[in-house]
Amino acid sequence: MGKHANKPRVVITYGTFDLMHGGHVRLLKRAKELGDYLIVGVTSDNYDLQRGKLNVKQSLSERIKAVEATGLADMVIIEEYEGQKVEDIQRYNVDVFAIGSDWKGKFDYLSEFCEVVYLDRTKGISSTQLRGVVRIGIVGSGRIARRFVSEAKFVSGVEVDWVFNPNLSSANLFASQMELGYATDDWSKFIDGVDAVYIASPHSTHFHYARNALTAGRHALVEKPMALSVDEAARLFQIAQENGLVLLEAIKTAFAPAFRRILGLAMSNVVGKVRYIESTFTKLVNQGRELDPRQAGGSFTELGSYVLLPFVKLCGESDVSVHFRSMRDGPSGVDLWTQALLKSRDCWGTATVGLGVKSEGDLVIGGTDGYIYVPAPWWKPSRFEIRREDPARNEHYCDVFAGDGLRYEIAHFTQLIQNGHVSSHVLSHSDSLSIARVIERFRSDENVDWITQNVETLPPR
Ligand code: C2G
Repeated sequence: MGKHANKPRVVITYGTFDLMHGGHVRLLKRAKELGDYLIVGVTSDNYDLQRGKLNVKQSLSERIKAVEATGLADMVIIEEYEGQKVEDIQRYNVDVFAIGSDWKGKFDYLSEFCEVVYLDRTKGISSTQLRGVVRIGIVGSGRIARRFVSEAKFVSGVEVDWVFNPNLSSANLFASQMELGYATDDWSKFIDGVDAVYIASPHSTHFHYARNALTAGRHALVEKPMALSVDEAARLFQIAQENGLVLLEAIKTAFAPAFRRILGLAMSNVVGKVRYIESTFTKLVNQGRELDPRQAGGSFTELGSYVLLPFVKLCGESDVSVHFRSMRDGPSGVDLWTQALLKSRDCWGTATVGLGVKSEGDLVIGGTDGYIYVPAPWWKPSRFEIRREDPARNEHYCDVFAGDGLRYEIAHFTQLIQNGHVSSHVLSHSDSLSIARVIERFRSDENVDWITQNVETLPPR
């Protein structure tokens, strides 16, 4: 017999355990079954802030009480900083580290100190077990939908368990890879299982799915562009308003902490009166949906929502007048580069996008007493500067932008639902309508100067 034969087998697990539900309880139960003594680390508010976990509703003491109330924990500790797990495991002589499979691979480094077990996350938790939690179902199963699932785990109070795709095999593959409980091509089953939808289908289908979701009484977070015309966008907002539902366009930058700070500073006249805004976003793409005219491809429908955002937020109080310069691909006709010249009552702007032409992706907000400079990629903002005539008066700012940044829009959307607010000042109905208006003008070929070029003649990337 080894000298540790009588030592109890110690298991440790960690989590926020906010709004404790069946998934958490099942995790704790199975963790406990892996040994004789279970230690549960509950994250402190500060640590959650640091690791980018958003929207935690309960206080640390409420969350600890909820863990204790399960009767499964032999000891509760507080997790306060990155790197603490390694110390805890050694300090408490831990044999097994257990965590949900949504973290698969992330904690393999702990196997140097103890056994690491990933327990299947619980799928299909019933709504009665999810008090206060918003169940968001995903429409579409492409790249952005994947990122949504990974980012949603950093937002407390959200469960993502359903995916809808008219192509059932795509939905099934997505659900198994992303560990969702349900994949379906049956719209009414899908709607029955969720409180809200995230629409990440091809651009030209956004309106159709958003209308169907809202009509069925579900809140909707819709990928940009929410609609391809103002009329469509206005109709969606009307249905949302009539039914008391949240309808939000998923322009991730709008919800990023640094961007909100930048707007707040600009509106507080830190650079004087804003008179000129210049924003650029280019992303070189060789093939695919973005370049397909039948899927509303092209650089302005793909990226225009981002570059229009700063102007619309800061200068869009009156109707924005607009002129475009654009370069199109000969064979397909999609725009490879477009610049919108924007004008409001007292402000000029340029909003430039490219899928076939690369340029510096920064943002300049020019005012009568200096400018705000946000370096590339400004649409994922964290560091920025206020620059003045006298460089001694320049100021540097830094804010968080965690992960892919989708968590900020997911958290905002969830909070609106949880707080019973229908519209948002962060991205208002009229902001989205202004953006839709400019995109519609471009698509209708109104005020566009064209240069035509063949995409094949572009150098290989
Ligand atoms: N969990 C689960 N099934 C669900 C939801 C959650 O099995 N449907 C698991 C998670 O995988 C995790 C635990 O419950 O193991 C706690 O989840 P959270 O409170 O969301 O905490 P989390 O952010 O996963 O914290 O240091 C903190 C840890 O790294 C994880």
